[in-house]
Amino acid sequence: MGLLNSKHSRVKQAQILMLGLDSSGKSTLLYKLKLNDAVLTIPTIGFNVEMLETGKDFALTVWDIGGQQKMRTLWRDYLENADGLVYVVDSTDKQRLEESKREFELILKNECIKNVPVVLLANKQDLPGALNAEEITRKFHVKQHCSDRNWYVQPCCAITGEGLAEALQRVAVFAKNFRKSKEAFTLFKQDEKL
Ligand SMILES: Nc1nc2c(ncn2[C@@H]2O[C@H](COP(=O)(O)OP(=O)(O)OP(=O)(O)O)[C@@H](O)[C@H]2O)c(=O)[nH]1
Ligand SMILES: [Mg+2]
Repeated sequence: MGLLNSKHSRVKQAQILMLGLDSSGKSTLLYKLKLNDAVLTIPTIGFNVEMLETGKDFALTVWDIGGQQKMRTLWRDYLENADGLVYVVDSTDKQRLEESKREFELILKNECIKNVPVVLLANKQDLPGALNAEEITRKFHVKQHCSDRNWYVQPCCAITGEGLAEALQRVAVFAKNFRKSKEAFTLFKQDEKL
């Protein structure tokens, strides 16, 4: 137990918030990453949280928050201290694309998440008619909305796992850099006070 604690105390952790409409595939992809298995999910009431190791000294604590309409008012309660935002889109759900985009824009406007890097996942690429990453980038106006931060749009499939490892690595690099700049800013502010 002592050994386990000392190992984990060396591991730096970043807090990652995963949002997106209900049924976009958040929980499926969280457990695919954690267990490397396609699990049968039920709609999330509240949240799931899992720690994913992305290197020998770095781990992501991923918060998967339920996306049903009644849950979305709670999203803002989780924004503070986020080192990265993963926003999941069902690339086949054209009827709710506008709704998903509106929620995305609303979150990005929140001061708590200013400059926090974003990885947008264009999920369900295995299904016919799925919009590709370029189409999602354009429809969500990602370039305009994320001009103040690092961002990336990754096509993926939470069932097969395609694209997930790339997405996880991207999130880890972004989150590491974000934490470094946050730490540097804190030191700078402390220096200013001296
Ligand atoms: N074909 C396909 N189905 C997927 C994919 N990802 C998720 N699904 C299915 O989509 C449904 C919803 O997935 P969930 O992971 O529960 O969605 P969620 O975003 O967690 O939903 P909430 O918890 O309600 O916010 C399930 O039936 C999944 O099997 C994918 O990449 N391809
Ligand atoms: Mg869920």
